[in-house]
Amino acid sequence: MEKAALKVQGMSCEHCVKAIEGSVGDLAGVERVLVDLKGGEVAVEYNPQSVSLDKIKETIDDQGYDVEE
Ligand SMILES: [Cu+2]
Repeated sequence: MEKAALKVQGMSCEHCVKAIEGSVGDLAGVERVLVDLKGGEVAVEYNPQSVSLDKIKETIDDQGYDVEE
């Protein structure tokens, strides 16, 4: 299991939290996803054999948020 903390811009309310936790949480291989609204961070635990970090970033991006590199 891998862990990563992504800096994400544009998250402002509970709707954003649900959108990200819902969409990323639905990805096969993602074990946990936790949004820190104040810190502007998304913490993920995932199985790199099932899902890539790029795929997770892309999913957040698809929801309309910017992931910083
Ligand atoms: Cu929002």
